[in-house]
Amino acid sequence: MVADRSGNGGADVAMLLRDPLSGATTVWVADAATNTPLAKVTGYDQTVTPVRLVAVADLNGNHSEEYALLGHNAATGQVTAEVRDSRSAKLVKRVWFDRECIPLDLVSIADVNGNGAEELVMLGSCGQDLELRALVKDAKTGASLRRLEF
Ligand SMILES: [Ca+2]
Ligand SMILES: [Ca+2]
Repeated sequence: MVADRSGNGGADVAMLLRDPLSGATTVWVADAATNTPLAKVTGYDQTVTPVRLVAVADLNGNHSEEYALLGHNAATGQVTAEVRDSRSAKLVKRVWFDRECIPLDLVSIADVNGNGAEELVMLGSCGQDLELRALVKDAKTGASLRRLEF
């Protein structure tokens, strides 16, 4: 569920689609009540397998929320959250997480470090022991804020 773009008071729905041939990932946004397509956001890194999409409160000041896509490149081990503006599709921030993790989930949480930007929490299965790890990073700066091991 993402912010109400159509302004009819109901939440809108964002769907993640990946073209198996090109690897291109597209986020489609539709009105949850009427199923009307509202927008699509493209441009996400085609070399990663998309794992999860989360909405993040506006970071670049255009009053439209951002969509953070958790992606994994199994060949290089690269784990990223690619944050794009839901209106312009412009890249707002790319946040890098530990390469030794297999990403499982991504959520956004309220601002922890007081810079007004929400944080991203990546849950991964990490290291040789595949221990569960939660990594908290600022969605705007990418700064590491917390690291929890389970
Ligand atoms: Ca924005
Ligand atoms: Ca923050």
